[in-house]
Order: sequence, then C-alpha cells, then structure tokens
Amino acid sequence: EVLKFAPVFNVAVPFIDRHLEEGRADKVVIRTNRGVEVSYAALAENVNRCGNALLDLGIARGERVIMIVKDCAEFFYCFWGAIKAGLIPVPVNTLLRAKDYAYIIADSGCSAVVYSPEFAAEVETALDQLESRPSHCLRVEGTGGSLQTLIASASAELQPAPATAEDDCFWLYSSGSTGNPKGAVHRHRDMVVTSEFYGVRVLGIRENDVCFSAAKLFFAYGLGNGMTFPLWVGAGTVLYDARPTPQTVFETIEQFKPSLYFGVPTLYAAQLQALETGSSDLSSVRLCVSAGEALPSDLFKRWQQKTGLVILDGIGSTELLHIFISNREDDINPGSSGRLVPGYEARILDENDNPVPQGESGRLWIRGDSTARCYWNNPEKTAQTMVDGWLDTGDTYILDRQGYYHYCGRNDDMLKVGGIWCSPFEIEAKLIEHPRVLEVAVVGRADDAGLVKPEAHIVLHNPDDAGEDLETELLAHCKSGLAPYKYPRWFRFVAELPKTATGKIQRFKLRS
Ligand code: 3UK
Repeated sequence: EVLKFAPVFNVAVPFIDRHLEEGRADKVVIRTNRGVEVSYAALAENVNRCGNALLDLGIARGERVIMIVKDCAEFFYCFWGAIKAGLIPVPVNTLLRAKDYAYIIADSGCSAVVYSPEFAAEVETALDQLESRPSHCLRVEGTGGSLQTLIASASAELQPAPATAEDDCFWLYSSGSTGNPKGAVHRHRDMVVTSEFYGVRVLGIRENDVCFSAAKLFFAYGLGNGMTFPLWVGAGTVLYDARPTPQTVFETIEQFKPSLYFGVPTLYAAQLQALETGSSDLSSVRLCVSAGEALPSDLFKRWQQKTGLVILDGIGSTELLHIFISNREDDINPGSSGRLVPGYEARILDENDNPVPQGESGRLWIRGDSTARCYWNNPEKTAQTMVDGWLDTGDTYILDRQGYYHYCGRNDDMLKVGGIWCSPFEIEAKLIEHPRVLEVAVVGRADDAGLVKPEAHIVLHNPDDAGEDLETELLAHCKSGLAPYKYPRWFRFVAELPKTATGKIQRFKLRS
C-alpha cells in the first residue's frame, strides 16, 4: 500500500497549518512540566516566526540546523520552522559528550547549532575543538541573541518553501559500531507514512488522545510518539524536559493524564520495581508502548498484572523512522515483536541472501516508504545497508507460522542499553586509556529483568591492582568521557581474553 502526495508538498503544511483550517486554533497541543501551554494557533505562529528567524540569519535552502534541544515547545518551533523554510533540522541526542558533538557538527557541515543552555558545557567545548565553527551557534533561551529572542522579533508570516514528498526534509543521527554516528537522511513524506501506518492504523491514535513519551524527541521513537503522531491527528502531547525516572514518569502521568504512554523496557522494569513499594494512578492511559529493545514477556505479564494495562512491543529504527513490526491491542503475542505494520514488507535472508525456510532465523530486511534516502556523506555504508529500496536492519529474526516475528539478536556487536545504541568498541577505547588497563573486551550481559547491559572483561598490567577501588576508579573514568548510559555495569578482571589463532577476541565466549 502506498500513500499519494501532491506534486508540491511541504510536510509542515499538513502537520502544522492544516489544524487552523480544521478548527483547532484554540486547542492546546503542547503542555510541559514547566507549566507552558501552546495552542495550535500559537504553534503555527511560532513555527513561522522561528522559520523566519533562521532565514533572517542567512541560512539558505537545504542547509542543516543542528538541534541539541531538550523536550520543550521550542523544539517544535525550530524543527517545523526549519522544514517550512526549506532548511534541514537535525535533532541530536542531548546525552552525548563534546567529542560526539564535534564529530556530528563537522560531519553534517551545518550552518547553525541551536542548543538548550543545559547542554552548554559539552556543546561549547565541542565548538572550541572544531577547526571551523558553524556560522551560527545559539542558545534556545537566555538574553542576547537566543533563539527565543529572535523568534519574538521575527515576522509571523511565512510561506512554505516549495518541496516535493521525495525531497530531503530532516536528518537523524544513529550510532555506528565504530562509535561514529551516521546521519540518516529523511524525506518530506516519511513522517506522513509513519503517522498514518503505525500511528493511525496500529495505535488507532485519534484527536482526543494525549501522548506522553518518556523517550525524548531527539530519538526517532520519541519524535513520532511525542510530536508527529499527535500533530498528524490534531491530538495533544505532554513534554517533560528532564531525565525520566519511575517517580517523575508516574507524577507526569498523574498530573497530565495522557491516554498513550511510550516507554522503553528498562524504564518499565524500573517502574514495576517502584510499584512494589508505592502506587500510581494510571487510569488515564488506554495503551502503553515499548520499543528500542526487545520487551521480555515476563515484563509484559508483570506490568499487565500490576496495572491492568497491555504494553505493545514494536521494533523500529532510525533508518525506517518508526515502528515497522508491532503487536496490536487486539493481537498481542508477548515476547514477540508482533506482525508487520501495514505499508511495510519484510524478508528474512540467509548468508547467501536467499530467503530462509519458514520458522528459521535469518537477517531481517524491510521495505517501506519511510526509509531514509541515504546516510549523509557515507556512500559505502549506504550501499551496504540500502539495496533496491530494501533496508538491512542488522537484526536476526524468525517468522513463525502465525505471522509473528521473533527477535533473536543483532548481527553486529552493537548493544541496546535502555533502548539506546551503545558501541562496545567505544567503551573499550575509553577503558584502554586508563594506565592500569592492558586489554579489554566489552560484551552485553542480561540483567535480572532480561535486559542487556555492558560488561567489561579486563586484563590488567598488574593483576594485583584488581579490586573494588580500581572498579570505582574505572567507573568514574568511563562516566567522565562517555554518554551517561554507556558505562559498564559489571567489571570482570581476568588473566587473559579468549582469542582466535589470528588474535581476534572471541566475544561469543565472553557472552556465554
Ligand atoms: C533494536 C529492537 C527488539 C533493533 C526505534 C522505535 O530503536 C529505535 O531505533 P534505533 O535506530 O535502533 C534500531 C534497533 O534497535 N530494536 C528497536 N526496537 C526493538 N529490538 N525489539 C524491539 N521492540 O536492533 C533495531 O534494529 O535506535 C524504535 C521507533 C523508532 C526507532 N528509531
């Protein structure tokens, strides 16, 4: 099934401007934990103002605007203002470190970097490291040329830049196994495809829904949950601008009464633990969603027992923009990823690229109209991953006789930790910097809830250094230079690492 688009199509029109014609001008679309409320009319006006503010800086058609922005109303203004003005917004993970930002800013060749003051230390360190700074680096809030002050003084009238559904629209960076992120280039049509096929047809999202995504807007998952799906149907969204904990998530749900709640398995596990000793009123929620990593069936069952709510597990990716295989409210197979979402096709292939027999495992390829056009600046990776409209997910899957897809793991060494990519090589590179460390291998290990976390196997220069003091020191060392979710949860000091005759570390031996 394919969606049809008008020959001239700027996606900001159906997502933002359409609501004024459909009588939603006064409806509140955004509520935030800071007490901000934004109507559809104010949203459309601020999108225009922000688009004009960016154009007034001299940023031209097709140029990139890097956004290191917390979940707040300005995220919407900047993202949609850029798109409406024909610029390319690039939301970036706000948990990264200076080194990561320096890489992404240079790789994107962006004209502007917009950042929330909360992230100033890492972002400004990155800017100082660059050979050439982007022309415009501005904070979202604050005095003296912040995005907010520019928005306030820019014109409220903006004509959408003419585009087609196939034109580049926005990018999202996804981590690679080397630690260097890759920019997935998405087109104008992609958000329409995910909203219509997953949002409307799988979730059944409608105008009276209120969404709350614990996953932030800078993830493709959060971007759909907390922004595009509600905007597509004229619904509402709740934004929470700090780190989600079981406590703050429960408080937010009680205060704002969302009908759709989007989390990741690690958070559901932590929430269940919190419910052992406390309680929470989740009566506003009609459906819970999980993605980012596999939801163990035990977590599904315990959540249902405790809250009476089902969690719909679905697999999505940055490259496909959102979920392409999913469980449904009336069709749940706990422990599986569910069935194909309409609009997507799947193939499971063996090492020779032949389809595997029914019931056997192989590499999952997906085709659908929300697939990224390419990775920016990376023709080799694009050619490997995107072939004849098909996308190599990098995941191993089994399709059973009933049409359910079962996740069996990754084909590379990449880990999902709390639903976020984590490269074992990046953690190893950090640990090896430490003077007492001779060799290290990081692998994924499942915790008590069945969720994978990094485990470091370490050979020391002097085995006598092993002990709790050194663990504490290595932990602090990792936390100082890596994104906060990337530290090893376990340290194992070993005499040697298992290796092949040619000296390659045998990670599978460490995993078992
Ligand atoms: C893994 C899952 C098993 C899988 C994402 C929803 O996670 C998202 O995007 P990323 O690019 O990672 C993609 C990879 O993550 N994965 C995601 N969900 C599941 N594995 N069960 C799941 N339910 O390895 C996949 O290839 O960070 C999730 C919507 C949009 C997204 N971008």
